[in-house]
Amino acid sequence: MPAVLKSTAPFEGQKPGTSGLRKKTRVFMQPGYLENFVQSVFDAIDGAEGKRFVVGGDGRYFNAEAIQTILKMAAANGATEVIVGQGGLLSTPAASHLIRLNGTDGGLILSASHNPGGIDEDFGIKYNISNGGPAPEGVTAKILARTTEIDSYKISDAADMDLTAVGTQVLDQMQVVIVDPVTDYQALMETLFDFNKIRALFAGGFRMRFDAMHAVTGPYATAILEGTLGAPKGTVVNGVPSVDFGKGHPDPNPVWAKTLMDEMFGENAPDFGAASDGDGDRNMIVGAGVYVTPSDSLAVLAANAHLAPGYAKGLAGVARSMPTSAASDRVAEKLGIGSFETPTGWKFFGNLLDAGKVTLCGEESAGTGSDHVREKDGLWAVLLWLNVLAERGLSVQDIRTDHWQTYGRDYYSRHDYEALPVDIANTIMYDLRSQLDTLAGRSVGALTVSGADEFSYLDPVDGSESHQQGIRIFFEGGARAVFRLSGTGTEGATLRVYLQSYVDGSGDLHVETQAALADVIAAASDISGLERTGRDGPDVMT
Ligand code: G16
Repeated sequence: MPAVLKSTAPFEGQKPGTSGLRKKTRVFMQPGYLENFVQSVFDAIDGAEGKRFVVGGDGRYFNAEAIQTILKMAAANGATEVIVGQGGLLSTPAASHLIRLNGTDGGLILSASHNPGGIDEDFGIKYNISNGGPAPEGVTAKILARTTEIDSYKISDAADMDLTAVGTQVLDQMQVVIVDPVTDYQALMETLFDFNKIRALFAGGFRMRFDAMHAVTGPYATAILEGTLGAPKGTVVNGVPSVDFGKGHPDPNPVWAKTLMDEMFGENAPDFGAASDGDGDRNMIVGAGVYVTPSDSLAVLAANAHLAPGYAKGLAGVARSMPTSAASDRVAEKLGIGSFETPTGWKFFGNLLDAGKVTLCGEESAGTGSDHVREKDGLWAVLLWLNVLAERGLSVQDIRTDHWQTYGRDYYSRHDYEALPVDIANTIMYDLRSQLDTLAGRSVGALTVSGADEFSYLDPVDGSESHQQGIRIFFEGGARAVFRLSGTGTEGATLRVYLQSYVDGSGDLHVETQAALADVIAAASDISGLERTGRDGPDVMT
């Protein structure tokens, strides 16, 4: 079939955010919209001619159609091979692994991550580079520039492909290799974790609930936890991916994974609970009666990772995003390894991982991962927790308490003000920015500001700089408030306020989180004038 050149209009510079381009599904369904972005990606990487890619998505509404379009465009742009998940499904970490395993030039992943799916919900696409990680800012800037000037795209007029069976097919001159989404990912997990030990844990009556939230990790979790590790049937719930995630919000936090939380805090709770998001890169960890914050989870995993075979040699270093709590820094200090503070966005970990400076990374937004792929990895975090639980023979609660007694506790919460009018959110940030030099020494309620700045990052590997990555206000005694606008929302602006305070191991470790943070919450609200949101309080607290 001949490739055809279709004319198009520039699409107004749709800036890829922290994790690719996310918009309402109907926006993506407009004629030429997805095509413009995909052609801009190919153009930004000096063409697709002779290249190989991985393509897959989280199965949300429009996933199947988008994959057909991408395959036809890859063929028309001269790609030689595309590896695609059977049925169009690939979790983000599994796609990252396939890129690395097969040495492809990159990959296109279709997902709006933890955002809801459906014709009236969200869709997204991101480009990952040959190391398997999200495109760094240099590449996304080129994509953005191209979107503003693009005037045509190439697409084959071949028929749609049938992606239901594993095997190799041909689209024009291009090979389309359809792979089982789980097989290679599971093989990687088996090299990292002691599956026999975890199998023995389940055989001994250990009970777990994994909520796949009707999203892409269902098949992965079912195959690995129930199929291979012997967890009883029913351990995985909501395990069949659906185009609208069962009309849910596939974001693994106490608000959106409430059913799991209720079970874990109810009578006869299982020993361990976990959930993952739309595309399988985020995770939530819960024990019977305990919720482990993502910041604490990263710190606990850093302190215990050596118990899993894949990390037995110890860690090179640990990285966290700036708004993540300092809990993992304390572990790194004790272990005598490097610790790094990066801007929000997994792409900032890529260089550190590639350079061998860090082994584990994590973010407060429920992302944890390691150098095994170049994305955060929800199921990986769950398996590492299982390996640690199997080795230590303690409950989640006991492991967390022991951790706090050793390192102290970083009380932590994030308050989100969602879908704000953009001008109000921008004004709040602008006003904060203009006060930065005058805040030090100011008393706000019970606290005194010790300093304030706007976070900038100098990448220690390639020297690139990133500015305006969040406003930080530090208080005497170690508390901190951070303000940042989300890069992943699709409606209005979302203001995130990250709140943190610290007590050492001999302090009061078991205060209710919001109560422990009351002074810093009040100070943050006062300094930023949060009443201008017009809300009584945050829409979501994690
Ligand atoms: C994406 C990035 C994460 C980042 C998050 C921030 O997550 O991959 O590294 O922490 O965005 O989101 P926001 O800008 O809304 O705070 P995901 O899971 O949505 O791909």
